[in-house]
Amino acid sequence: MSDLLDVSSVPAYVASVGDLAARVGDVTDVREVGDGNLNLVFIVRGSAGSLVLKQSLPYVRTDPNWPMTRERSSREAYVLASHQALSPAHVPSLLHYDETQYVLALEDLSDHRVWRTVLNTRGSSPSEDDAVAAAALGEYIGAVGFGTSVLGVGSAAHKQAVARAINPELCEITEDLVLTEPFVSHDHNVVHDLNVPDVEALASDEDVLHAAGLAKLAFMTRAESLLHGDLHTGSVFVRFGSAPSVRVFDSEFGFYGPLGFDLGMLWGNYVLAAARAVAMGQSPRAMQLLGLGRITWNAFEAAYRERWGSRFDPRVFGDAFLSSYLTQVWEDAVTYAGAEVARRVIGFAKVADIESLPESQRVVAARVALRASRSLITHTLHGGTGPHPTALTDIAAAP
Ligand code: SR1
Ligand code: MG
Repeated sequence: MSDLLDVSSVPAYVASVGDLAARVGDVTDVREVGDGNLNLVFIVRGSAGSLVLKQSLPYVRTDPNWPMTRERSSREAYVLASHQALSPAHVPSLLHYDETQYVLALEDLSDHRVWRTVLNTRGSSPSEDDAVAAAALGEYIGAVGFGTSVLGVGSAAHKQAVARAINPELCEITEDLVLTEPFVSHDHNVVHDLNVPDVEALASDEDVLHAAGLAKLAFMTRAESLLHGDLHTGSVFVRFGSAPSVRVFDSEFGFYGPLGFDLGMLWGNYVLAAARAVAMGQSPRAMQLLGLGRITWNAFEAAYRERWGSRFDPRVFGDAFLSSYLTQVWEDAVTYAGAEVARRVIGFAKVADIESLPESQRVVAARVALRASRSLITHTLHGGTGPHPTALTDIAAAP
């Protein structure tokens, strides 16, 4: 018998878990709201309160022929708990984890909205709210990036944590979908006919494949910090106004990897949002979106430096090391940003930033994004001197 939840079985499930039953009371409303590639997500409301249940399916939701380990739920629970200990304001609370049915019970953030949706439905004017979100995300990456690193916890604890957090199946998805398929011929790759030359320009650039190979090896081997692993703007809830709140969710791709990866994913999604704005003729908005990269970086660097005084083994890890390391994180992030842009335009998991545009604008946005992608991916390989569109200068320039 399937243990998969549906709206009719959720009330009995909640009633069967003491902590959850007390939090919700009598269940009055259940909605399935999952719209991602992988999981079932229910918002459960009741007489005493509400919560979210997230259950992994044994396959990819958007492609049921693609089997997927359900152990991703326990990995998400682990990452969430680790990140909550280090940056509690920036993640949802984990209320309960059921390892037998692969169900996470999470704080209900229905008063928040997905940041990607907010970005895509703003008007043409730049908004200060987005700067608030970009800074909060930098703080989060800095806090968990330092706090889970060998510099934050010491050698033995770091090794144990790396072993505890391995996530091979989901890492392989990223290795394939983000760091391989966009640059080679693959069935997952689908673009508009008018964008075929743009894809060919990317794929035929030998430096792109060279840089992607280096970035992929780093992703596969460099266990620096416990990453979120899929930190795009669709993994961020925002609430603006008098009580602003920015929460990162969906950490099932989490693992120990290069710290620049999470920054790069985010930067890549700023570039995608900017490409949309360019295609819509909103240049000032595009410039502001690209400027979010610097805001995230500055907040990240401040959070990282704030914790630097408590680092493990300052005999060797001195200030010169810190400066070199941050430069490496920046360079990694630039390359990963480029890969994220490419895969979101070309590959299996596309984004609304591009896909929801009318056809003629979609072609322009994809072209702008792919040119930016090529520039970003090869930037470090070119010694930081490679050509790039002016609007990307700040992201591509060293800190
Ligand atoms: C098969 S999973 C495809 C994508 O969805 C997730 O959100 C990740 O971004 C992954 O690459
Ligand atoms: Mg996700």
